[in-house]
Amino acid sequence: MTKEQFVLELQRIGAIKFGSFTLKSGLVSPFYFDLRDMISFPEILDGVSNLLVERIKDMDFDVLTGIPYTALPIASLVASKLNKPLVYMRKEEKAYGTGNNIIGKFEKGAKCLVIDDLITTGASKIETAEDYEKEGMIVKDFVVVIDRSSNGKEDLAEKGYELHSLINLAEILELLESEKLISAEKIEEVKTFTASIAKPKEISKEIPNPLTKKLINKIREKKSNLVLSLDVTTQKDFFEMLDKVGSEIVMLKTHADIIDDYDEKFVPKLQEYSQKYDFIIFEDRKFADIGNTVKHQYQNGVYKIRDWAEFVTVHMVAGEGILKGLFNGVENRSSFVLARMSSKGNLINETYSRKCFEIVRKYPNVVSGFIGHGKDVEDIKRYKAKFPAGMLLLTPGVKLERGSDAMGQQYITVEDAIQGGADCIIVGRGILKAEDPGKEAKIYRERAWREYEKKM
Ligand code: 5BU
Repeated sequence: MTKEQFVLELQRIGAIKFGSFTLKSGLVSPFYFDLRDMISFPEILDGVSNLLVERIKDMDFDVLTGIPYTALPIASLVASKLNKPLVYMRKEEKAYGTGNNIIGKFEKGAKCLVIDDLITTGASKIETAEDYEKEGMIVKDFVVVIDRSSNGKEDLAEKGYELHSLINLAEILELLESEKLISAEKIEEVKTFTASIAKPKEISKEIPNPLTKKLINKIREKKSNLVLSLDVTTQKDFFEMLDKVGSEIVMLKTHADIIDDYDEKFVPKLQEYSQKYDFIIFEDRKFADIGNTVKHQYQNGVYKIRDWAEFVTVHMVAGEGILKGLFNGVENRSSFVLARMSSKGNLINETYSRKCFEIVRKYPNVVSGFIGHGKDVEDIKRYKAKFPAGMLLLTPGVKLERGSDAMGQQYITVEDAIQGGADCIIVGRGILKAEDPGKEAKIYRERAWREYEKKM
């Protein structure tokens, strides 16, 4: 069965209807697709499953699913023809989140391809993907029989998912018109309706956080996406290194608590260097306690970090109280949230990352973005696609070559990071241990900037 024959069959069995239909949203649509009855027509079901097999046979996935009810029988036929395992999610119990929401066997981390009959807006697909991700699967691709949406593909792409469709509304209209099965007026009516429900494109993603703007501006002025992680343990080494690399970096990342001879002279000198070489100061303190404790850790104690670091890092494990505690009454300071880490076997999973994004949406004034890593360019892209608008990505675990260290640090390349969407790369030993750190920092800066410029 060809695509065209399939559409005509749908029309014959009444699965494509024109008239006046009130949708769930309350909108009145001049057309309606209902593929539920297709299961009672074996030749149509077989035909559409063959078309789907052709569409997806070369895609990369481990298991297949169909969204109940309509797409499930279709997906099972396709799975059987492709000799791929099928799973599906219970429709009824998923709200309780008690685990075991998936029927069928799969390995954690399995790539799951999702089949559905229709796409109207991207919203329910995104929810479905997130439900599967909660269960430990990776969702990248959706395949639908009919794309009747106005912006479905774009909506999914924004979240890092790809939509594939067998056929779209425009093709159906064209075919029905050529077969004289629909009037020109009706076509106009359908087109006017779909245009009217199309979401206006977001014109600009306004960045409300002044420190985010400052960092972006400095990246552009200095043509540098390089953040140096200056992990040395004496002030002498610290400032000697800064003299070698200061002019190459946009931001300096410190761990003040690893400096053996830290004293009251350290901060004024650091500030002097930050003026001299024009970089931002970022203390990688990784706050993780309850709000009241982190408030003191930030403002008091030996380091008084609030006084000198414009950015800090924050774990969200204690919940949003941490952001309330840290930034209560504090101005002109911002943070990066650890919604993923670079170390092997870290305990962060997709659900945790997503929860971080949800919280951060409420605090755009004190969060500038996320730390993040990934196994390859695509993986990082998918991570970044889920960020709330205006958030930056800083990627540690970067060297000129891929690799790892003896304590679980994993390295991707400069190009992997920036192509994946990193706004800055965080580099420590790749530069610190080089024979000529100044020269090495220049190489990192240039390689990162070259990729970044391509994206601009
Ligand atoms: P390296 O020498 O380039 O491996 O140093 C990386 C730095 O980034 C080091 O200071 C870490 O504490 C920091 N880091 C990281 O490596 N991975 C993470 O996920 C986070 C921070 Br968050």
